[in-house]
Parts: sequence; C-alpha cells; structure tokens
Amino acid sequence: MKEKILEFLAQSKGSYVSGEHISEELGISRAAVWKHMKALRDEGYTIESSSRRGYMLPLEADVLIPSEIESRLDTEFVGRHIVFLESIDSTNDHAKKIASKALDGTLVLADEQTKGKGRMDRAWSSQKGEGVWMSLVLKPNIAPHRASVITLIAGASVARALERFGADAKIKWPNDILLEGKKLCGILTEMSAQMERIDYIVLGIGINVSTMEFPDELRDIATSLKREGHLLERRDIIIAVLEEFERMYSAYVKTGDASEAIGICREKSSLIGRDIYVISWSGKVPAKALDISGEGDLVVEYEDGSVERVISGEVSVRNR
Ligand code: BTX
Repeated sequence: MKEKILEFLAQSKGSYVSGEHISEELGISRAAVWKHMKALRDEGYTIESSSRRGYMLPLEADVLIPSEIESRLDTEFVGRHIVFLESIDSTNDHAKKIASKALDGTLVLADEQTKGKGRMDRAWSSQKGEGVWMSLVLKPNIAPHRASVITLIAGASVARALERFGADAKIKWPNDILLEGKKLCGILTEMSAQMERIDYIVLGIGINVSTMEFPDELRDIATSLKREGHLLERRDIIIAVLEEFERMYSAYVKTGDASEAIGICREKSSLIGRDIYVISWSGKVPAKALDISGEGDLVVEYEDGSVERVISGEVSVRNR
C-alpha cells in the first residue's frame, strides 16, 4: 500500500493531492493514509502536507517506482522483471541469491545498499536515494571466457546513456566511468559457470547521481552527476542504461559482435595514449596504454618495447 501511495503522489509531483482523494482511490481510511504517510516520512521521503490541501511530493523529489520504469522502458527482456528493495546489503549479493530461479534480464534495484561491494572485497558507498544501485541477472548462451566483454558493454551503455543527458563521461578500462576525472560509476561483474557453460552472470552497476557529500576517503576521487551540474532523476538514467545495454548485449550474445561497445570504450577511453601502471599480484609495472583490441583487451607497451594485451585486471594512471 505504501508503494501505491507513493506512486499516486509521484503521478502529481509538485501538486497537492487530498487525503480524501487518496483514501477513496485506494479504498483505505483517512487514518490509514495518514499512517502510511508517516511511515514514508520515517523512511526519509520528503512529503509536504497541508491540513487543507493534502499531501505533495516536491517537484524535485527523485523517487524510484518500479512500475514507472516498467511502463516507460523500451526493451524486450532487460529490466522487464524488477525486484525493488528499499534497503539491501548488496544488490549483487541479492541477485546471486535469486539468480538460479530468476528470468534472464531480471533487474534487482535498491534505494540503499548497506554493504555495497566493489572488486576484490572493496566497499562501494551507496547512500540512500543518492544513486543508481542495480544488478542484472543475465543468462547468456556463450562460453565463460567470453563473459568479460559484458563488463565493457555495460560501461559503454552507461557512457552512451549519460551522453543522452549531455554528460561527457570517460571510460577507464575495464570497469569505471569517470566524470571530470573522478569516479562516477563502477561496474562489478560476477559469474557462476561450469567449464563450458555459464549458469548466470550478475552485472552490478553503481552510479552516483545526487551525492554532494562523500565520505572523507572518497572526497577527492569520487563525484556525482549533480556535483558536476547534471540534475537527473534515477529513473531516467536507469531506463537509458538498460536500453543501451540491451541493444549492444543482444548483438554480442547473438552474433559475437561487440564492435559498437568496444568502439565506444575506445572513443571514450580515459587511458589510451596515457602512461599507466599495470597492477597485478606481482606488483606495478609502468607501461603506456596503446589501444583496446577487438576482443576488449587493453593493449599496452612496456618500457622495454614489448607489447602485451592485458585481459583483465587493474590499471592506474601515472603522472596525473
Ligand atoms: P572497484 O573495486 O573498482 O572500486 C571500489 C573503490 O572505489 C573503493 O575502494 C573506493 O576507493 C571507491 N569508491 C567506493 N564507493 C564509491 C562511490 N560511491 N563512488 C566512487 N568511488 C567509490 C567498482 O569496484 C565496482 C562497484 C560496483 C558497485 C555496484 S552498485 C550495485 C552492485 N551491488 C554491489 O554490491 N556492487 C555493485
């Protein structure tokens, strides 16, 4: 019922809706409307109220309502089934729990993550209502060794989606999106597979949307769309990312063609032409990033002139 009330208010964002109208439309008492409004406020929603005019969601409220996403989304299967959670430890972990029974393309979406994850057990800060915290369950019929390209397709989708809204993001191979040189988005791809066959992939995407204050340790390295002057609603970003993703992902899964996504990763690369470190378990090796290959590997040249394709892993930029 709480969700229904929220949906109702969101439909007339910026205008008051009377408690009487809500109670009639939803078939509940005025006292019940009042109780649900209180519960929504306790959860952190800003709902204005006036004893004469009723209740209102302010025009600038960014409320995530799954049915709104479903009705506007123009995809065949990606995001057609949405699991929405107000608060969860990690959408990737939740997606893994439900993956074996979930339909291909199921979207797990949360308003807040209490234990958002990055790669290698690092933490991903995911404050309530301030970002897109989502994971897709994917069941592609491809060989497991071809799965890493899906991270690049996701990065390309985020960059293209943001372009629709006028934000010129850069892609830091393989899994970060930067805006004005700072981290705006991270992608975490996890897979369960047999030798020859993928059971499922969980593709997690975190995008900072309206955060103005990051925790101390992120202050100099992270940014949000709002901090860079882009005032967007999470719903619109999610829809754009899912639409871009489905097109490029379907092409890859059906025909093996990832050229559009890899072209975008090249065109928007924050690394190509830069001096970098290639970081592995054995240490940090200085190199120059030359290109991203047709298979999605990072092509680097070491100081001794040898050229290598880095398949996966971590790189950092030298001499910023
Ligand atoms: P990563 O390992 O490349 O980046 C993690 C690092 O990024 C952290 O160590 C920290 O320095 C920095 N960081 C942490 N939080 C933020 C933030 N909000 N903005 C910018 N920088 C940050 C990147 O891993 C992959 C992140 C995936 C996040 C999504 S959210 C939905 C899904 N669920 C989940 O638990 N993870 C994914």
